[in-house]
Amino acid sequence: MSTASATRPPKRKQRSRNNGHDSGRAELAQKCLYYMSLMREVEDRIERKLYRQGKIVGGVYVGRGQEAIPVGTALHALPEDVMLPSHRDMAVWFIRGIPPRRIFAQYMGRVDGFTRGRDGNMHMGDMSAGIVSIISALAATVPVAAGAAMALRYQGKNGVAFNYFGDGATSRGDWHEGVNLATVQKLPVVFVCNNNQYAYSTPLEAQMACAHVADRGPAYGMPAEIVDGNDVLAVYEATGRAVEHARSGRGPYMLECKTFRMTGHSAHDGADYVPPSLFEEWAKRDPIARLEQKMLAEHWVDRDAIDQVHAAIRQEVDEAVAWAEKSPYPDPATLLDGVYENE
Ligand SMILES: Cc1ncc(C[n+]2csc(CCOP(=O)(O)OP(=O)(O)O)c2C)c(N)n1
Ligand SMILES: [Mg+2]
Repeated sequence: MSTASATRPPKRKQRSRNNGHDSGRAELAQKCLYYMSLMREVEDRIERKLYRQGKIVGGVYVGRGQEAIPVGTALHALPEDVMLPSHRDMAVWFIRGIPPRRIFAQYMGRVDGFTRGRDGNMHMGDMSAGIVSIISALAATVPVAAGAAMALRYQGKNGVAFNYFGDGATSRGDWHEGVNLATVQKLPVVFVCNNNQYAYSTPLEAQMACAHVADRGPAYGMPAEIVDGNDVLAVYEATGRAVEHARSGRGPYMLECKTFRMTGHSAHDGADYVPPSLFEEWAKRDPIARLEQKMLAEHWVDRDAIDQVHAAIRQEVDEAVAWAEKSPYPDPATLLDGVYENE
């Protein structure tokens, strides 16, 4: 099966009545709406349909409610940049041009997945798209991000490594070693913390004593900014500052994006340890609904245009699932392919 054809937001007519700057913002908002909504739809299919149908045997971890973070950050990435997404940053893949059908094939263990059917969840990477594979051990990507940034520098490229992790990961030893290396070497890394207030069932105050993850930045001589992680345009603006800093040779920069995990830790976790009032409170700050309200208030789009975006995404996802379901399981005879002795 062919795996070409990148995922791209559809072009829409601008309804802005304002100047060029505003039409630029309208266009950015439309891109953000597309990628955030695509991420939510793809993850909903995975978590609420395919997993429950028994078509996914691996673990399922989604970023519902956190979509503004991968979208607002990754839209700044250039082709030479290296991305190290966490398990809640699906939109990074789409922004790098990976079509949803390959993600579905991966989750369903088919040959067209990134691991060619060797794995049934998000342990995936694609170096042709500049995406380093997710490493299950928390914070293990942080020293890898420092290494990737060092490699970019040795190669004379002006690339930046975008390294994503959760709040819990920042209490692991690897995180501190990796950040220290990045700062002392002034490496071009943008560290993106998606602080969703929980690490599995552990609330933030039970896993670290400082008030903010950003408080950890100055201890390493690294600027760190707190961002409203449910406001995609705020994330985008802050990332602009972070990328400018890192790309201009001044070293790493951290964004602490405050958000909330609107699910259990994974599809098998009902999150009954999370007070229901927290879900209710954070539901009011849903990043997609918030962006839509902003777009309507600014007259960048009307409700009809928003409905069309969602309808087109549902169709795109229907087709992607159908494609992935037709992709075969790997031939058992290829079981040892990719094992060192074989290559
Ligand atoms: C070193 C290590 N310890 C424990 C785990 C099991 N584990 C996987 S995700 C997770 C919670 C992660 O919390 P956080 O870093 O806040 O990310 P989130 O899942 O909230 O996005 C845990 C404990 C692991 N993968 N690696
Ligand atoms: Mg967390």
